[in-house]
Amino acid sequence: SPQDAQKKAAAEAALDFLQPGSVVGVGTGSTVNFFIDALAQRKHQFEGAVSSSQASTERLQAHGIEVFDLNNVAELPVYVDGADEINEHLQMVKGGGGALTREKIIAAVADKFVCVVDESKWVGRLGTFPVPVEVIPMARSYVARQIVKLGGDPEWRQGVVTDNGNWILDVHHFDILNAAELERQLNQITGVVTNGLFANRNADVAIVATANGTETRKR
Ligand code: DER
Repeated sequence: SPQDAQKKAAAEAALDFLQPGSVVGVGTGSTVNFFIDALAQRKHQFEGAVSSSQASTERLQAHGIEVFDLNNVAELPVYVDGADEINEHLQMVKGGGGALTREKIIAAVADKFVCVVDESKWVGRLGTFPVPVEVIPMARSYVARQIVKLGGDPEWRQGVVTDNGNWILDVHHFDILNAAELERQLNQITGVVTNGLFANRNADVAIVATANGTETRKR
């Protein structure tokens, strides 16, 4: 599909950010899957990877790419990941694929976060896509009540257990005026593990695929 072609183009453009001899941080989702497949052809340009999900780990290993434990990686120059939404400040909503916690951890460690998206993800305002919130299972109802007080409409992503054994609430209809502030408020709710607002640590570069090719946008 045209969207897949855009995802593939954005993913392949991210190869330019690889640093020979370094470990590359790898996110999760269909756009990143194109990046993983492209990495397989450039094994000489990096040492190995750290991964944000079991799904990405398995795809990397299927290509014979070594996957390291993040605790054993001192330096992470680049992290490549997709997003569900990204704005002009390169703030994102992520977590559609359920991997938000490990994605956010690797993003925290990485020097440069390169976000690869098709143009449908580029938005003027965050929050049309429901904001995923990973919660400790026993706290689900309490967290949902607190989210309602913040103006959100939480929906339990039933049947989904994250790689960390937690549950996810997808929060609809947040009126996001200040994404960085709302991210901090969500983090304060006891029982919240991670929320899908990547606003305080945003991307450093966005590679946006359009019908006319890919654009590299910085904040
Ligand atoms: O779950 C995530 O954060 C993924 O990066 C997701 O937001 C992007 O998935 P896609 O590349 O399949 O659209």
